Amino acid sequence: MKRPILHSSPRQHGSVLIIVLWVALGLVSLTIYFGQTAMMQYRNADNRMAGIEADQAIEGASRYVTYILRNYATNGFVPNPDNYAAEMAPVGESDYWLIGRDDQSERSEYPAFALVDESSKLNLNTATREMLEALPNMTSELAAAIIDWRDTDDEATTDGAESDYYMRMNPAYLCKNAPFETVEELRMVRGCTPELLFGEDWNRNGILDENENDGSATAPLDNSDGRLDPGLVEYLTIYSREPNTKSDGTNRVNITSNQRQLVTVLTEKLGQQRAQQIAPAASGCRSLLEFYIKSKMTASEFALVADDLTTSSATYQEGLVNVNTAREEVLACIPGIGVEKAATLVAYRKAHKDDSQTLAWVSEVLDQASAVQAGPYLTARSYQFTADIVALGRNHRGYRRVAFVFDNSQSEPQIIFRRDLTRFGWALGNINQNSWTLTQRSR
Ligand SMILES: [Ca+2]
Ligand SMILES: [Ca+2]
Ligand SMILES: [Ca+2]
Ligand SMILES: [Ca+2]
Repeated sequence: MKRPILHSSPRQHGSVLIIVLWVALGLVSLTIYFGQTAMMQYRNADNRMAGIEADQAIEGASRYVTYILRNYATNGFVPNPDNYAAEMAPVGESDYWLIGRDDQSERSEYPAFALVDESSKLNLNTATREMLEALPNMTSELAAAIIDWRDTDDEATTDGAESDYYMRMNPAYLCKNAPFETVEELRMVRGCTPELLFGEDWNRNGILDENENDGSATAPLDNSDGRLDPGLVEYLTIYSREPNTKSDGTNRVNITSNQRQLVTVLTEKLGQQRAQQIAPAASGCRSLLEFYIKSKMTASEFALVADDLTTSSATYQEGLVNVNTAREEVLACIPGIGVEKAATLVAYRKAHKDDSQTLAWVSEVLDQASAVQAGPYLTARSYQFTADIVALGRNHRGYRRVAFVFDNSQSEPQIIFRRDLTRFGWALGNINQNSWTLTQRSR
């Protein structure tokens, strides 16, 4: 083999050098290209892995929620988020958060972290037209159309809409004439726009994200007033229902129809003398709150007997609102309460966090007539909870979000609804993922 000509003319020397440079450059480009492809494949695999981890963290978190409900939410008790892991809780290399709600509607950096009590909302299937009309942004026409959508007949109420309206739509459909199965089903109802339903909270995390406060610059269209104007979904549920039995599963005593058994219960719990004084007030009461007020028993006496008594013969009481967890806008819809007293109730509740075992405290705030009027719509117990779970896999990648609705009214907590919300995008607020990790981890 001939040796390469290294000592020929300077011109030849130059061309060889250029060729060598080109070859070297080509090799470098190839190396970079393959390197990048390999890195991208690696990153993709890593992201996929992070996503799978996040999926598994969500399943793990949902089992943890079952555990919380089974152990800490017995007899309609609403678990305190301080007593369970709701915020950046680790599952292997992943973390999960439970996106909750709190009373503050002002802008905050990140959401509240807690389970969401479905009894804190107004029940779309039981609320009267007047109650629905009291919701923010609700119109009288939409409230009427909601009543027509769920009632079994095909006769439109005043300003309402039945099949003859929906059959003129393109595509045409029939009025449902049956209860709502999801709150989102409202989109089928005449006059309910996505704006009304979801408001400014485009990612449904209960806080004002940047794009939700920049007017028309990015979707959604918002009024950029620095406050979150939520949609109807914030205030409505279809899940709230309460078993009308004692915590041990046995029947309660109906105080309106069974005076003798009432006296027995009162005697057992409060003694014969008090039983004789208290029992007569039961006749004609439409709620336990009314009985509490009219009998003039003490709050601690009421706490002893409330679980044993009822004013209804139904197996389940549908759509009661938990006065200890409901937001102001929801309480404002309850007959006897209204906007002003709702604000007073919420302020009182915040200042007296410990008296919430029964709803006796409501009579401290409302005048007697208002409390009696509100009584049939209120409860201090909750049995259905949404766990809105966000998870991130390794290195805080692989964002996933799934909402589960749990029903705790049977002997075991059950998942009755599940929905993937990942497509709504980042729900953990406005802060950088890495600084989040540092600040939260160091707490
Ligand atoms: Ca109807
Ligand atoms: Ca938001
Ligand atoms: Ca916007
Ligand atoms: Ca706003």
